[in-house]
Amino acid sequence: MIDLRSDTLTQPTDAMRAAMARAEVGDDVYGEDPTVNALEARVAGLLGLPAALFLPTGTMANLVAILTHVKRGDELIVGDRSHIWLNEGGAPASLAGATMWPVPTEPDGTLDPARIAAAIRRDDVHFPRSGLICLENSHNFTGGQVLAPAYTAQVRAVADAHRLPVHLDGARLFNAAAALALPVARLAAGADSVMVALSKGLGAPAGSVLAGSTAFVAEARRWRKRLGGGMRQAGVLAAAGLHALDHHVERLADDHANAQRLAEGLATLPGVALAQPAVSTNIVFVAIADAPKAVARLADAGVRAVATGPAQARFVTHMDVSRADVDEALIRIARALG
Ligand code: TLP
Repeated sequence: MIDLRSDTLTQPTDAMRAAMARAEVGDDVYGEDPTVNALEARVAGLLGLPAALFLPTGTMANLVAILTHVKRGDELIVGDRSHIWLNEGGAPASLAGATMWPVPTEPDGTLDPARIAAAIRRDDVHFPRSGLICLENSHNFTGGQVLAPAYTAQVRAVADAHRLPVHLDGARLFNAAAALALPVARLAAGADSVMVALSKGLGAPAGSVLAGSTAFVAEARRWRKRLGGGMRQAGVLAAAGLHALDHHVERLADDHANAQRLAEGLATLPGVALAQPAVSTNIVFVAIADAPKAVARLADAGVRAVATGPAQARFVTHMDVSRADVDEALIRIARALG
C-alpha cells in the first residue's frame, strides 16, 4: 500500500526509535525532563522566540495558544479554510468560549489584510471583542501554499494598528521554509505565538511545540496542565522531535519534488485536474468526479488518498514515500481510474 493520505502517517525510523530509547528523561510537569527542555530551547531558538512549550498535538497547541491569548467572549479572526476553523472540532468555541470570524481564504493561503482589518470589531457593547488573528503556514487546505515573510509583515501591521496578537499555525512551517529556502525564524517573524508540528513532515510519532514570549509560555504551561497535557517523562517523545530536527528537515525538499511529480502525473489522467494554484510543498488537491468512490477504487489498487469533498481528493507526500513509490502510485492510479 502506498499511503498518501497524510504526512502524519510516517513511521518512526530505527534511528529515531534508538534516539527515543536513549533519551534522558525526568518529570516534565516539574520542569525536570532534560530532553523536553532541550527540545523547547531548540525550537524557541529556531523560531527566534524567547520560549517554547512541548505539547502532545497540534490541535492542543493551537487551543492552548488561543486560551492564552484571549478571554471568554472574544472573537478570533481565522481563515475560512484554516485548520482551526474547519478541523479542530470547534475547540475555540467549545473550550475557550471564543467566537470565530472566518475571513475568505485566498487561493494562495493568505487572508486579504484589508478583509482582516474590516473584520476587526469596533468598540461597541453589542459586539464581541476581537482578540486574535490566526494565520496558517504552510496552508493545508489550499494545497500546502506558503506565506512569504512580506505577507506576514502586512498582517502584523494591521494587528499593530489594532493592538491585536497574531498566532501562526505552523504545523508545516518547516515545509514552508524549505519551499522558500528561508530559515523558519523568517517565517515566524511577525507572529506573537507560533505552533510547529513534529508529527507531520518531520516524521516524529507525536508532538508539537508552541513558542512565544516568556510570559506567554508561562501562561500556556498552565493551560496545558489544565487541559491534561502535562506528560511527565515526555522526553521519550521529545527525543524523536530532536532527532527529526537533526535529520529530517533537509529532506523535506524531496517530499516537495515528489509532490510535484505526483501532481504532474495526476494532471495527465482523464477526469483529474489539479485543484490548487501551484504545488508549493507536499500537498496535492485534485478535482475528481465522485471523489469518495474514486478514492475507494484507488485503495483497492494499493494507493490511499483522502476524499476531502464530493469532488475533491488530497494526496500528501512524506518520508515513507519514495520517488519510485510515486511512479508506482501513478501507474496504479491510472489503471484504477482507467
Ligand atoms: N492536519 C491533519 C488533519 O487534521 C487534516 C492532516 O492530515 O493534514 N494545523 C494544521 C495546519 C494541520 O494540518 C493539522 C493536522 C493540525 C493543525 C493539527 O495537528 P494534530 O493532528 O497534531 O492535532
